[in-house]
Parts: sequence; structure tokens; C-alpha cells
Amino acid sequence: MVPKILLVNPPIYDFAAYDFWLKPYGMLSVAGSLRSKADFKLFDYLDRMHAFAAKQRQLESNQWGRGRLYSEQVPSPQPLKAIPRYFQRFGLPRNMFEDFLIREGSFDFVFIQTTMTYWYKGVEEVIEDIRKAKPEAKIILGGNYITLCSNHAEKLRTNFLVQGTNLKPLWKYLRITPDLKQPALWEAYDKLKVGVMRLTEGCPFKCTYCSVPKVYNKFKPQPLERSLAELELLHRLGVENIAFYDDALLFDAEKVLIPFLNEVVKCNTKVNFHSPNALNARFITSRLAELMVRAGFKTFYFGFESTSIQWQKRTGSKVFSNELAQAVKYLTSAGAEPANITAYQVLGHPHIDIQQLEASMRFVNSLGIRGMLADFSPIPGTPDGEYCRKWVNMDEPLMHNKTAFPIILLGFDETNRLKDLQRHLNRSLPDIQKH
Ligand code: B12
Ligand code: SF4
Repeated sequence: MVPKILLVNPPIYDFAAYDFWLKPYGMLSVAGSLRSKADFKLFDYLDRMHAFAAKQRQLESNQWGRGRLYSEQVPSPQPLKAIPRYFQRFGLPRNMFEDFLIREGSFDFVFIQTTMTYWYKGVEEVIEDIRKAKPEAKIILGGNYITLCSNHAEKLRTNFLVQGTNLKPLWKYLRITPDLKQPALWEAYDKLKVGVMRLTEGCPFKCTYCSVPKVYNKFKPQPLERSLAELELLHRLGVENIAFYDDALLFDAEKVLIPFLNEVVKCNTKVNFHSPNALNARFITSRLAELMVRAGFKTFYFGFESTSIQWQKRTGSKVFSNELAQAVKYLTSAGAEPANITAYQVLGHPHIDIQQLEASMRFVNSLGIRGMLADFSPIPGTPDGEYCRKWVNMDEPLMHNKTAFPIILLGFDETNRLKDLQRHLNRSLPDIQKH
């Protein structure tokens, strides 16, 4: 008899959340390695294809498969009481999970996905419900919150924590030999329109605000066959939009992205690709831009952050202004729509004094593309996150909240002023008015 494993993607407790191609990819990848060696059930609180969400018009997907999540207002937790924004619980109602647990038989193991460190309240809720309904089940957590806040997570009532990316202790605990060539367990969804892929792991840069350099040993591509098998599976299941979760999708493109996209073109696979997790403009060449557009890339998100050379040098020299301008030129010449190109800029970074944020916003606007302010989340264990202990208690993960930190650093009025300016700049773009 194979073990029964329940997979849960928890609800989100936050001031804001939006289904920006959100999928529990870490957990689905682990489950994929156990395909046919365990009997799986999935409960994804954020699944907008679920019958409850699918019948609500305000939760409908836009043309690229993104959309609003069902939400209910809840009281702000004590540490965030001073933030003048409504706190909410995003995801399917709690009683639906309770009913699901009553309907289902027993489970040997429950896997719970953790994502942002400041989303742990949703994880606590799921643990509480499982402990009540299925006391026999062994609860296993993995993902970003467990990895970055292991001391905090150890206080939860779990049986096993998977910290970082070494899964050997997990296989030993489960007593199952995995098949690491398998793609993620996408068939666990009854209906699927959006999928996620990752062609690489890690990043060669060392930005001072980012946890990736510490968590992943080094940049490592996935085998091409595994990526193609995952694409084939997603396509077969009816997926129309695929978001890449890579941290450095364009790095070593000759060996990774280009061979993958050449196969996509050769097989004439029709899906829309998206890059919400920020591309590095430095690596876009005219040939790569042309191939990306031809293979089906529709939206392009660049991690830009600042025009200030001083700020860029101090935080890791990931990309400079001329490189962004060049990338935009290559992409638009290849046929990408300027309205679908966005540059992220971090808002509320502790070195904002040298960031020249307004000038950076205007520079992005001058390129004819959208700007998006990415609220800064201080991450424990990173140089910039540790520096933020000056302002917040970093041992309380709720204080890593991205809506909260810029307000704490800059004040409510200044944060709103910069956000209004960004909206105003975006509205001034001719192409964007049409969309
Ligand atoms: C994809 C991604 C996003 C996606 C959404 C992801 C999602 N589902 O919610 C998008 C682009 C929307 C996004 C947005 C943001 N993100 Co982000 N994102 C990521 C990224 C690249 C991957 C996260 C992920 O899905 N990991 C799961 C898989 C893909 O990782 P993995 O290594 O293969 O996982 C292995 C193990 O960890 C383990 N595992 C993982 N999960 C599980 C689960 C179980 C049960 C088990 C057993 C094992 C296991 O097994 C896996 C296989 O080896 C991470 C960086 C990273 N590389 O992890 C940042 C990261 C999580 N994001 C981060 C940040 C800062 C943000 C933003 C705040 C940026 C901004 N200012 O706008 C926003 C916040 C959005 C919000 N609403 O609050 C930070 C974390 C911040 C924090 N305090 O927690 C990270 C760590 C990057 C960084 N800068 O350091 N993000
Ligand atoms: S380039 Fe991106 S993923 Fe890499 S270290 Fe910098 S912020 Fe992190």
C-alpha cells in the first residue's frame, strides 16, 4: 500500500494579495518526485479554478490568467496594528477545508507549502485544522518561510521541517526513493489554466537585499528533458499561461533558455510565457529577444530598482540604466508590446537616500514602458534585512511585510505620494491607455 499524502497551499493573511500566477511550485515539485509512489490529494486555497471561486465574476481571470483572490476582512495582528490599511484573509473560506477533511479518509502525511515569511498566519490556520480533524497525520512543511525563519517555524506543531533545498532527509523520513526526473504534480488539479516552470536554480549575483545567494549553493540549470516533459504535461492539461519562477532565467541563455525555446518553436507549442520574477536586462540580446517573442513570451518584468549607479554598486551591481534601455529596444524591435514590459523598482529600501527613486521612475517612463513599485520586504539573514533591525523586530516575521515596511520607513503620506506618482506616470503612456 502506498502512503496517502495531502498537499495544502494555505490561505494568505496580508494587506493585499493578487493571483499573480501564484502556484505552490516547491510542494508540487516534491510531490512530482513521488509520482506513483504515493496517493495524493490537493487542497489549494488560492485556486481560482475551484468551483467556489470560478462562479464569482469579480474573481475572473484577465487575458493572461491572473486575477483577484476571494477575500474577507480580518483584524490586523497585534504587531501590524499601527499600519493604516485593512488586513485580509485571502483564499477559499475556512469551512470548505474543514468539510474537505471530514469527507476524506485518513492521511499518512500532510505537506504544507510556505511562501512569504510574513504569511505564516495562514500556515498556522491549516495546522490547527489538520491537528483537530486528522491527529494521526504527520505534518511536513517546506519552502521559503521554513528556510528563512527556521527558529520561528520550529514553534509550530509540525512533525518535520524541510529547510533549504536538501531533500535527502525528507526522502529518508518518508521512506520513499524519489524519481527526480519527474515534473511537478500538475495533474493534482481538477482544472488548470495557469502553470509554473523553472529551468534553473539559484543566481550568480549577490544582491544585498536578496536571500537567494544564501539559500542556493550556486546557479544550476535543470536538465532540458525534465523541462520539456513539464511543458508537455502542462500543455496536455490545457494550460494557456506559464510563468517562470527562475531567479536568473536569462543567465547562461545559450545553454539553458535558448535550447528550451528552440524546442518550443520546433514543436509549435502554443502557450503564453511570463516572467513575473524579474528578468535581468543585461542578458537580453537582439537574437534572444526575437526568440522569446517568437516562442510565446507575452509579458516581461525586469528587476531594475534604481538609476543610481551608487545604489546599484552598493547593492550588487545587478543591472544599469543603459542595459534596461537596450533590452527594451531589442524587445520592442522584436515585436513585444511596450505596454507588456514592466520595470520593478524597490520602494522603501533602507538606502533610499541614494536611490534617486523619483528620477528612476521617470527614467523608466521615458523608455515608454510601465513602472511598478515593488514594496521592500526586509529578509532576515541578508545584509539589508539585518540592517533593518534599526526599524523593526526582524524576529517577528510579520514585520517583513512588504506593505508595512515602506510605511514604517517613509511614512504613510510619502509612500502614497510615490505610489500616486507611479500611477500617474503609467497613465501618461499612450500604449497603456489603450489596454
Ligand atoms: C516565484 C516567486 C515569487 C512569485 C510568487 C510566488 C508565490 N507562489 O507566491 C511573485 C513573482 C509573485 C513574487 C512576489 C514577491 N516576492 Co517572491 N519569490 C519567488 C521565488 C523566486 C520562488 C518562490 C517559490 O515558489 N519557491 C518554491 C520553489 C520554486 O523553490 P525551490 O527552491 O525549488 O524549493 C525547494 C525547497 O525549498 C523545497 N520546498 C519548497 N516548498 C516546499 C514545500 C514542501 C511541503 C516541501 C516538503 C518542500 C518544499 O523543495 C523544493 C525543491 O528542491 C523566491 C526566491 C526563491 N528562489 O525561492 C522569491 C521570494 C520568495 N520572494 C520574495 C519577495 C521579496 C517577493 C516580493 C515581496 C517582491 C516585491 N517587493 O514585490 C513579492 C511579494 C508578493 C506578495 N504578494 O507579498 C523573497 C521573500 C520575501 C519574504 N519576506 O519572504 C524571496 C525569497 C526572494 C528574495 N528576494 O529573497 N515572488
Ligand atoms: S539578481 Fe535577483 S535573484 Fe539574483 S541575487 Fe540579485 S535580486 Fe536575488
